[in-house]
Amino acid sequence: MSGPGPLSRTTAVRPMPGGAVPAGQRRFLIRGQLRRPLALTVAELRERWPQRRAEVVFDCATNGPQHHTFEGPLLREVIQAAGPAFDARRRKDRSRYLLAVTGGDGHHAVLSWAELDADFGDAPVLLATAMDGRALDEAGSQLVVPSDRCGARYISALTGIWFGTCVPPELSPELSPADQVDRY
Ligand SMILES: Nc1nc2c(c(=O)[nH]1)N[C@H]1C(S)=C(S)[C@@H](COP(=O)(O)O)O[C@H]1N2
Ligand SMILES: [Mo]
Repeated sequence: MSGPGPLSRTTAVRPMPGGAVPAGQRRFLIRGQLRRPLALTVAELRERWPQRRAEVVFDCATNGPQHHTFEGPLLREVIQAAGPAFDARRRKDRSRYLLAVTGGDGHHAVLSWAELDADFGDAPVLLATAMDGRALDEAGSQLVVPSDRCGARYISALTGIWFGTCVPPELSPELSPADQVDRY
């Protein structure tokens, strides 16, 4: 491949002495089947999209119920800005897409686009820029899934979101169903 890739359009990151990027300037990537992949700081999430607020309670299997107030843009508006590869006029096409969301410690979980899409689940999932009144510029953005009863998808210190389809492998017409249950 020649020429600059889509991510090179974003502002250059100023390196710290020693090479580390200051926490507030760290970018997380929104990549995959998108026409305009994004590399965003928390400050850009705050400046480029309208901020919503969500007061949530979620249950943690180890720590019990957690109460938090989050602010940030709707995840679906950020993904829409990145130019999803689907045909926006066709609900069946939109319903095939997934988002795999990853945190700095490697914790990751999937959402379906249909959970977020106003014609399907219409869930007001946020990419938080603040938690309990404190800016998340240094800690990193956090996924907020108000419709979840459990906290596992409230992924913190986000490093990336992959967006795309995942097509199940074709079954082979020559084999019986019993012979292909293990195929993946
Ligand atoms: N990056 C990352 N985010 C994470 C987790 C994790 O292990 N790594 N655990 C999740 C789980 S299981 C819960 S219950 C909540 C905990 O939120 P709290 O820190 O407010 O209690 O964070 C979620 N987000
Ligand atoms: Mo948890």
